[in-house]
Amino acid sequence: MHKLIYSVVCLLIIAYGVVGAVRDKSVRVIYTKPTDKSYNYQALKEITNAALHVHYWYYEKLGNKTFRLNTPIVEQVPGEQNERWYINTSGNPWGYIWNWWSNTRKEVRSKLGTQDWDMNYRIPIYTHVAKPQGASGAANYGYFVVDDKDIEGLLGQTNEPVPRWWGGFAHELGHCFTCPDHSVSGCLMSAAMYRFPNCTFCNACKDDVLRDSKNRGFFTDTCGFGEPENAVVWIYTEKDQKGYKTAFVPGTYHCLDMMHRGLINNEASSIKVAQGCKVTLYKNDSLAGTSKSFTTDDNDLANDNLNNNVSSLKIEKSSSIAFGLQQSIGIKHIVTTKDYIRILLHLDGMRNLDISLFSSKGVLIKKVSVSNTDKGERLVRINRQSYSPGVYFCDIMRDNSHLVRRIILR
Ligand SMILES: [Ca+2]
Ligand SMILES: [Ca+2]
Ligand SMILES: [Ca+2]
Ligand SMILES: [Zn+2]
Ligand SMILES: [Zn+2]
Repeated sequence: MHKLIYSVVCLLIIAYGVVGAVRDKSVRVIYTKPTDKSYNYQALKEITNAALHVHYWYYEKLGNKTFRLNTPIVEQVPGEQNERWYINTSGNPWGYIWNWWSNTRKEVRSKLGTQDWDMNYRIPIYTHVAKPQGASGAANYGYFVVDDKDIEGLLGQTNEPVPRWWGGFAHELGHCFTCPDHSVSGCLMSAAMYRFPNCTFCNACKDDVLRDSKNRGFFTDTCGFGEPENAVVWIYTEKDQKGYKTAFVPGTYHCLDMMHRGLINNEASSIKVAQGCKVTLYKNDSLAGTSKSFTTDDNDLANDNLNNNVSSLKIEKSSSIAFGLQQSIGIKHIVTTKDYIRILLHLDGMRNLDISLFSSKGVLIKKVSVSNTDKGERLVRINRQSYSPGVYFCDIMRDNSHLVRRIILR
């Protein structure tokens, strides 16, 4: 029995390992801790979110090129020693206050099997150590290590605004991409990092990042984590379907899942929804808090109390095709008169549709194409003069989805 459980656990770990395959030429964000400290799920989320903010900021500042992240974005690599060990064990050229930095980096390096200035990875490390007075977060050899203070910053537990700590990530990562500290006004590698995201890369730094031979092959990604073939919902970081777009397939997305698709927490501002689908957006993680369901596009989430606040979502695809069509078209009524069949439709304005009239024996007797990109009501009139009284079927088709209504001509 024990053996069986053991092998099941192994299989799960292997499966997870495959899902979380690490990509070459990527930034591997590591979250670690001494044995006498605990991981904090909220911190894991905030480090993930910081990585996404920095990912997007680099994309904007480097002219639509950025570094590559992995799934999961943050790897949890627990340490083997207690906090005192990291702080007290000597063996670095810079002295006591840097023990925690050096020991944490060396342990992560050995656990990942990476090198100094690794050809394939740049490695930001967040650790739950309280560093000694006089030390700061620092970067060297293509690694940076920051401590509890930065984690508290990301959690909003310091007096400084949270984006300042995203700036810390971006700045230290700049060192990992060979940029030195300097005091060019407004540059990320100066004190302007504290104003993040309102700072930039000066030309010299941009040049370092994009042209230093150590960084070759690292800046090939565009933002966004690809578009799955069966995507049905697209979320945009700005209103009117502008900004950074993230594609989603049906499913439930807690905050981390949402970020692993590439959407920054609390940034959604507008959405696009495929017909027949329903997306429910939630203000909090785990499908909690204020929520609203959408079956059609929404250009501005501000009037839904969700702008820059979406933290989880659920996407459902209707199993019945007709249901989907009814959701997005809606037949208000069909009236037959002496001269006309009048069909009043309520359209969502997304696509064209065809209306076919069939006899009770299934013979097509009339087809009308409706092209209307406007939302709202649309009256379609079919001249019926030549059709004999009896039962007919009116088939409204859009994208291979059908909505059929039985009508009687008298
Ligand atoms: Ca936004
Ligand atoms: Ca709205
Ligand atoms: Ca939120
Ligand atoms: Zn620096
Ligand atoms: Zn600079």
